[in-house]
Amino acid sequence: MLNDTAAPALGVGMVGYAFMGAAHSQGWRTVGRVFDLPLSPAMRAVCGRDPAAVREAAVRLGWAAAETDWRSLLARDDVQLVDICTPGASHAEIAIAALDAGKHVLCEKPLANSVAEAEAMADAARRARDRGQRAMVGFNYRRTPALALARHMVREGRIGTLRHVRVTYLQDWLVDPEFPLAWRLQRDQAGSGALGDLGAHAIDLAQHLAGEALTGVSAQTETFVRERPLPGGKDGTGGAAGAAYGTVTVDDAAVFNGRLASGALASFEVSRVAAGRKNALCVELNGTLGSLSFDLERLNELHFHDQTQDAAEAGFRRIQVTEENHPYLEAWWPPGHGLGYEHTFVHQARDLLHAIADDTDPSPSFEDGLRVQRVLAAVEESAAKNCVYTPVLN
Ligand code: SOE
Repeated sequence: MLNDTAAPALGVGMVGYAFMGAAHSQGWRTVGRVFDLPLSPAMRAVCGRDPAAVREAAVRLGWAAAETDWRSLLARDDVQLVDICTPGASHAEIAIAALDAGKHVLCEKPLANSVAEAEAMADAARRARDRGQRAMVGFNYRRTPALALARHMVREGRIGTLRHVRVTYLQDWLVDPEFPLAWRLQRDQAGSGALGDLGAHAIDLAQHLAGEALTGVSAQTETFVRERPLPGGKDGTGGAAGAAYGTVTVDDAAVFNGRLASGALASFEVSRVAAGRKNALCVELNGTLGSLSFDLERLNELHFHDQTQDAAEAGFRRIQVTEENHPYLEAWWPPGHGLGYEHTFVHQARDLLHAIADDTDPSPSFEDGLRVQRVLAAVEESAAKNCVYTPVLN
């Protein structure tokens, strides 16, 4: 029901309001105005520790109220869904408390900072499911229409038996050695570096698109800049570089290979020091009948090579993923009028609302988040042993 007063309301409360909070807010603000929904999200309150900053964020991002303690947010009767956009260190505590308080939960990726935390979260989600609550992890790139189409084509058998999955995810915001020691560079806050931040997306996409799990990995990681200025900015992401330096406790980059359950080979490279690469997520799948290739910097396109065609005419062709029968696009613009990064968060909100209304498990579930966490742990273990093949413990 496009008129958002027609569908029953579902109160949403969000914890955290930095980059991911702003992206999720955009999703909640927009979803009911674009998609026909069974539930209408009502943006009840946003929560953060700094009273003035959280009040400003509430106004700017469209939340009706501001809270300064996440426990007060959980205690609100008008909040039925808690959206967690904080650093990984607080995911487990907030998510488990929210599920125990009877709320549905959306939690940003990576699900947690350790396998033990992710297991506890998946357990809490399992218990809550029996009470009709839903828990989803925010691997938003699954909701890029071209990648949703790629998954559909893999499932339809269009590339045959999978032989390779190749994912690279490269950024360059840490090339500058004077970039401050923000929370994303601190193990106790973020769990790991480029690995958890970008590798989590890469692993989730590989497993999601292939439809199967990684069984083991061989990995190397590196921290190229080991000391950085302590942050000056309030949110720890910037501000004037201070005189004092601190130790970087996470990786800048990771490279790893793995094997999927079917025997297909997977390779990954993730970095936050790849000069010139801003948010370059590339995925390629090669099968016995063809290949699919995607580049987030051209996110309205999917390239498909059909190996069954006459070799004289075969080759990668560009599918412009803007037709109304492409995933999610029935609700957007006429063909050729493409979407962007923020739309993935609108689609994420849409799919979670449908899962709640239909009483089905959302995808990706906390179980999926746990599966990714186990691969992250295996990567770190393998890297610590200088690339020794390490099974993913499932
Ligand atoms: C930062 O590197 C970051 O914001 C990630 O945390 C997001 O998940 C990714 O979508 C963009 O880059």
